[in-house]
Amino acid sequence: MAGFWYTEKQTENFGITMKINKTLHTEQTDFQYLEMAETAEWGNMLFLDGMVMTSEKDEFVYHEMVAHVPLFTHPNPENVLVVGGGDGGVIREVLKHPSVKKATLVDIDGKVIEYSKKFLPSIASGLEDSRVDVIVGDGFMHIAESENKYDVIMVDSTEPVGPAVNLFTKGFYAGISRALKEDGIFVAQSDNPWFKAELITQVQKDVKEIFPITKLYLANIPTYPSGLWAFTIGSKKYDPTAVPAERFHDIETKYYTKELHNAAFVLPKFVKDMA
Ligand code: AG3
Repeated sequence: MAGFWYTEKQTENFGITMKINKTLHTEQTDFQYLEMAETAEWGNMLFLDGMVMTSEKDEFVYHEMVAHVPLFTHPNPENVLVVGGGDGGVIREVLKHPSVKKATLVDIDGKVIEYSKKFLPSIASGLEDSRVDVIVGDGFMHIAESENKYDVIMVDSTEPVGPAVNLFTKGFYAGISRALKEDGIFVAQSDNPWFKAELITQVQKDVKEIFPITKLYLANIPTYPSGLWAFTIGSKKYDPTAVPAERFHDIETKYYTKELHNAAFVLPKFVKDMA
């Protein structure tokens, strides 16, 4: 039979359904159930534990918004860490910043890296760059062992189930603060305000207790639950909502612009109430 419909159940009562042309790979890794599929609407897509992680067609929104918001907020980001993000999309965007001398990626699951290189080559392209150090390991431990080291840390995790539960704890944010330099900044994907209001509220509260500047911003990601995605920034010094105009420089993007950077922090009232 050619093609079938697949549903990610985003809540107990709601899901997103898409046509799969063909399954490219499935595997239970040491950490999660990995599926790679060719979809009819979104190009090749990566699923982990039945949840959409990224698609060739809309990945640019998430990856640009994770990378460029903190990188343009920091005046001179040189040493960058990505926790998770084994598909390489965030790294590809990080490398567009000429100030970046070194980017380290720590993903717990080497299989995500391997199969992203194979089936999502346009996303994984940056992983071979000479400025990039790819480590297959535990991001929580890597953070715990790093001190005063990074200018920017980006947490590109899965949802807070399975291997990523530790990455949504206050202890992790405290570790991030220690791993950052004295003017460092971090961003973490924070799920969606429609179905995960409590999570967003909790993360905001925890990060606020550790970072003097804590902000929430949004982007439109059609293949993720509710299509409205939230990101949390914790910053020691630089305010992402007050970036001097001259700090922005031209890079090639499809979603991010300097106007969008500022607009992303303007929140609908029900989301503002979570921050
Ligand atoms: N990481 C966050 C994806 C969360 C999507 N959740 C879901 N489908 N229920 C994406 C990794 C991209 N580099």
